[in-house]
Amino acid sequence: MRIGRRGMMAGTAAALVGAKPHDTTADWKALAEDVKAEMAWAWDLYKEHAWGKDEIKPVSGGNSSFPLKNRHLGLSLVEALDTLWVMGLDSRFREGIDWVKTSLDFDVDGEVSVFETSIRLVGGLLSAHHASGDRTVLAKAKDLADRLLPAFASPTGMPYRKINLRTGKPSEPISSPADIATYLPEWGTLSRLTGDMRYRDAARKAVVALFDRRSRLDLVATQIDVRSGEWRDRRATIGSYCDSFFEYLWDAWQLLGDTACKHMYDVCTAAILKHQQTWKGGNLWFADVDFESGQVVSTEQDELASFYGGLLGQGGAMKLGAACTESWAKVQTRFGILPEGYDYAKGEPTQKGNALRPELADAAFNLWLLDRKPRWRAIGRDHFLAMKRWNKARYGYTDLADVTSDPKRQADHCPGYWWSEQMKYYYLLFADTPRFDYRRNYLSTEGNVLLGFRHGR
Ligand code: IFL
Repeated sequence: MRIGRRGMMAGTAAALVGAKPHDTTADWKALAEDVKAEMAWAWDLYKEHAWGKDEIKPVSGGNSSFPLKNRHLGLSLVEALDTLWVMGLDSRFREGIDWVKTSLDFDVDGEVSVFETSIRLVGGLLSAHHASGDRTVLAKAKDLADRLLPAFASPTGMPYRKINLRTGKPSEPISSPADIATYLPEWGTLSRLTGDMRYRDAARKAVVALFDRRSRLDLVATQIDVRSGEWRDRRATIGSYCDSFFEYLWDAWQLLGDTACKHMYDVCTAAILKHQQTWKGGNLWFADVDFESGQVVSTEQDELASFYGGLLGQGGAMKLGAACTESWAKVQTRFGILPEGYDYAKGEPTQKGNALRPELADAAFNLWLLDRKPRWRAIGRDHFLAMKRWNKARYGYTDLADVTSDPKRQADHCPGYWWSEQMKYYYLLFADTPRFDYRRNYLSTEGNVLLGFRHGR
C-alpha cells in the first residue's frame, strides 16, 4: 500500500518509522522490487528535468552543480550507473552509458575537490566499466584520474585538496585524512586495468605519509598541511574528515591484498578502541579526543560515524561493530531519520538536518554480508521505509532541513551519492540478485562496485 503524503504527516516521530524495529520479518523480494521501482521513478524524473546536470533539486525541479561551480559533469548520472545495472534496469543503464560516451567531457577550466571527484566520478566510471565492460568508459576514468594526479605532487606526497581540471594547478594545501587517503581501491583498480602503476603508487605514498605522521597514541587529527606535514588541528575523530581514511586502510587490504595497509588499519583501530571507545547506558560510541593526550574534546557524533560499525565488523571486531550499529539504530528508531549531529552524552541532536545519508544502511549491509542476521536487514528496511515516507518529493528524493519537526521539514537537494549508495545497499540487502556475488565483492566508500558483478544473468 502506498501512503499519501498527507497520511504520512500524522503521529509522533517514533510511530512513523516503517515497521517495529525488532521485527525482522518482511517480504524481502517485494521490498527489493519496491526499491527498484523507486530508482526507476527517480531516474525518469532526473532524465526529464535534469539530464546531464550534476544534481536534481527534488522539491523545485531545478538543479545544482557539484563538484564544479556552475558547470556540470553529470554527477548523479555517473553515480547511478552501476546501481541501475545491478537492479536490472538495463535500458536506463544503456542510456546512461551512451551519455557518458558521447557527452561527458572533463576538459573544464574549473576547480574540484580531488577526493570528492575521485570517489564519485573516477569510482563511478570504474564501476560502470565493471558493469558494462566498455573500454570507452574506462578511458574516461583514466582521463579524469590523469587530471587529478598532479595534486599529489606536494613535498610530502599527500595531495592538495583541490585542482583545476584543465590546467592541473593544485590549491588548498590544508587538508584532512579523508581527503588525503581515500584513493587506493579506485586508483589501484585503475592501475590494474591500465597497467600504469602511477595511480596506485601516488595513492599509496599519500597513505603512508599520513600514517607516518600519527601521534604517539597512534591517532591522527582532522587537519594537516600537505606541504610541511604539520598538523593544523588536534581533534581525533572517526567521523567527518577522517572516516574513509580508516575505511580505505582495510579496503586496500581486502581488495588489493596490501598487507602494509592491513597493519596500518590494525594500528589505527587499536588506538581508536583504546582512546575513543565509550560506553553509555549500554550503547557504544566513539568520543572525539585530543590526538596527543587522548583527552575527550567532544561527545558529539557526526551521522557519518554510523558507518563505523560495518568497518569494525569487516575488520573482525564483530561484537563491537554490532554494538556500534545498534547504538545508531536506536537513534534511528527515535527520530525516524538520523540527525546530522548527535550528542550521545546529552542524548540530543546537535544538527537537526539530514543530508539524505546512507551510512547506517551501509553498516547494516556490511554486517549482513558477514553474518546474514535478519536484524541487519531490518535496520536497512527501516532506513528505506523512513526515507520513502519523509524524503520523497515531487521530482525525486530530497534531504531534510529538520528531522525533529513534525512533520519533518524537507530541504531541496538530492546528493549524487544517493544514486550510488543507499539505493544499492537496500537492493542488495533485500534482493538476493544473481548479478552480485555475495561472497566475493568490493564496494567503495561511495558504494561503487569494483568487484563482484556477475555477468550473463
Ligand atoms: O560521499 C559519501 C561517501 O560515503 C563518503 N562520505 C560521505 C558521503 C555520504 O554521506 O565517503
